[in-house]
Amino acid sequence: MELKENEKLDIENILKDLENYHPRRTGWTWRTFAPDIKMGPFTYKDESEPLKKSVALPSAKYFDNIDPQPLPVITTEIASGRFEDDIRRMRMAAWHGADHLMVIRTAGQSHIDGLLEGTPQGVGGVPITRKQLRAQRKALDAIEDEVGRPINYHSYVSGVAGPEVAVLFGEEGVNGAHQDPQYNVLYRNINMLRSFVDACESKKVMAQAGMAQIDGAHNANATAREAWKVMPELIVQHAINSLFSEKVGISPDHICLSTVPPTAPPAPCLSIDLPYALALRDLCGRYKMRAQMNTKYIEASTREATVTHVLNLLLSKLTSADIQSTITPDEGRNVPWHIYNIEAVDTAKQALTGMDGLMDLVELKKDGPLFKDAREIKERACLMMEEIVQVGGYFKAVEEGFFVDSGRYPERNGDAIIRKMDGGVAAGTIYKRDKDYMAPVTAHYGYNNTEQYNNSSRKDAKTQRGSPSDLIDGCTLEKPEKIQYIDELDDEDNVNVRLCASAPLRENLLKPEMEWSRDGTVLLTLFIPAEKRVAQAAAVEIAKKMNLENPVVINLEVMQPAEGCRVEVKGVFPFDIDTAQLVIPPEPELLSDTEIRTAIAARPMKVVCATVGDDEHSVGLREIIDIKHGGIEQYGIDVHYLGTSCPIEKLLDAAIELNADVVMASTIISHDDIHYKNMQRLNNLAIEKGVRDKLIIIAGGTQVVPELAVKAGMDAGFGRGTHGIDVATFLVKRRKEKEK
Ligand code: Z97
Repeated sequence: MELKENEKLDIENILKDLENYHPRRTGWTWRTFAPDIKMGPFTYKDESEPLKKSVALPSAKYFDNIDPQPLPVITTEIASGRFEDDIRRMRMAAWHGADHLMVIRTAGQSHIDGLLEGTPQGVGGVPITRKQLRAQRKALDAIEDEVGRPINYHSYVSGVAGPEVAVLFGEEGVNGAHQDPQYNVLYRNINMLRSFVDACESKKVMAQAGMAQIDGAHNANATAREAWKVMPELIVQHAINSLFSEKVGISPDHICLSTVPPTAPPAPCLSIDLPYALALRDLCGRYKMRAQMNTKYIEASTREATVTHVLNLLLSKLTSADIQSTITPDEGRNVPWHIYNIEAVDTAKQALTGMDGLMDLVELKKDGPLFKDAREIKERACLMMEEIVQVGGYFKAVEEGFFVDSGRYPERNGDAIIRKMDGGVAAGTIYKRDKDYMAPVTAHYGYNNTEQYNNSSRKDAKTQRGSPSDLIDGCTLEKPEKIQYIDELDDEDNVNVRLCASAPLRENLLKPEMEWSRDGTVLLTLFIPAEKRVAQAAAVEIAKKMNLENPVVINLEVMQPAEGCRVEVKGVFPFDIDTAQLVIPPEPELLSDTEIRTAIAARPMKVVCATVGDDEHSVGLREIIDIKHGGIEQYGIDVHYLGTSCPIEKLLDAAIELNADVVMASTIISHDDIHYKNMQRLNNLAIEKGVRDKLIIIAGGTQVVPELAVKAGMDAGFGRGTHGIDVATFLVKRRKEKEK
């Protein structure tokens, strides 16, 4: 399936023939380092190979639209609840530079003891099912071809069905997953023995599939009352899961610590977070770092969240994070919208690229608080680990309230999460394997009674053992055709029903969208000159009067308690826009700055200009000519400005005398059509004097309609919204035409 840049991704087409789709590759991929890569006028130190197709940062237009890609893998988390809409968001994110697409699971899937099938709608994420995974992985195959970079697809192997989910992920080409039994125990109250036994099996399968693993330590940071106090415990949690994973068989370069800067502004966050990050690097340095932004202290201001994110990114840069997460800056308002995923990816791309080469410029001070504080955190972490061993190990420590206590270890505040060894979901479900237990699968942890069948054809070089899966001619991880594909099970809650409902409308009738196809959601940004409560109520009323349905204030920031507030209101726009009825003016084809400069350098151009008649309004003309405001001077055009209220005769005589190429008349006053009358006179006089053919004569002003200016004899007219580049493009093109 090939995607075309100017065509929408066809979801119906992706869903076709899914029963026969199998992933074309498995395993995690890192970006390819491109040291000293030259892009446009710059050389970068720490970037990776660029994309084949992408959307560059807005200001890249001044630099031939280069789109440098930082070295860390960039994550975006997608959580709309409808997987089919998430697919389109994935494509947008990939075009902006995300190559780790994480689909959040619907609330509560951790507690489901088995796999789900079909494509029901989710809450706060999607139900992870085989069909959903297949459709998304299939779409990502096409998207990665389009952008020219492998994309890591990711979800969660936690919960009571962890091993089953791990196998499903292995079969369906998922490239990364969260797997941390501590998450089950602490946050989902799943029995601890079951969680650790299951984790062995899950990790083994993940290792076989080459998946990267992310742990769950960040949840302690998000849960503890004073997050920066749990730093020693965070290190302990990372250490437990990482070493455990390594012992089960995951290679260290696929073990990723989920690190979060523990605090955020207005705290002096760098001086707290940087020693922590250093301590973690030092103790767990052989693993990879997945840096996620602090969300514990996030509010609904996207501006504030973005600054938090950028400060976090500085930390990532200083400590060389391998994967950079970009939780959407709207986490605080719980609106999982397309634009915020993209915004966060761009924030990471921009900030990391802006900090390119930073470590060649600065050094972390060895003497001073940084290394001293880092050492103290490490000592506290080691002490905690020693105490865990002393009380009888991890399970005992959980029972005794060691974890997610908001005290700074060794202090304890008595608010830890406590679980019992015989408690929690699925307690009492661990059994010793029977002597004849036999599982004919490749990836399996622990005892497996397959010795008796050890005459297998595929012997492992090291162990001289055959693969148990030879007994059944390969398991599903090796023979995907053995996988049982189950399509929809629910007649009403499925993707076909959702797509059918919107199909006829999607063709020609447009609606704005934030989350789901045709959701109609819009966001209004208002400044309301009133105090908080009044502003809030007024904003809702304004939205209603604008015909928006269900208006809700999602963010309010006080500018000054009495003077007013910035208010953001979301609502639903209830109308359809018929695209067939739209009048779309042709797109002006502008030359690039470089093209204009080159043309003028090759052949200089002289412009004589003034505001004409009795017109004293010079501001518009100055905008067009002055270099300061992007006017035509910047391209090397030689501009002679004669001032305001210039008689037509004087303007033309000056043009003749200076041997100008262009006459430019500015005119704001439009009473009695005086602006068009002056244009007419300018044209007639130029004909009379025999110079009309030689000159390009143009006129502009806020009331000028381009077509009417041409009727009045001008080569072109320029109205409201004109910029220097519009005029310069026209002049260069017109001069070329005249030469023909
Ligand atoms: C992140 N922003 O990227 P369920 N396992 C672990 C987790 O941390 C999570 C789940 C499972 C976060 C992702 C929070 N983390 C969101 C270790 C969730 C989710 O919701 O229990 O079905 O699984 O790390």
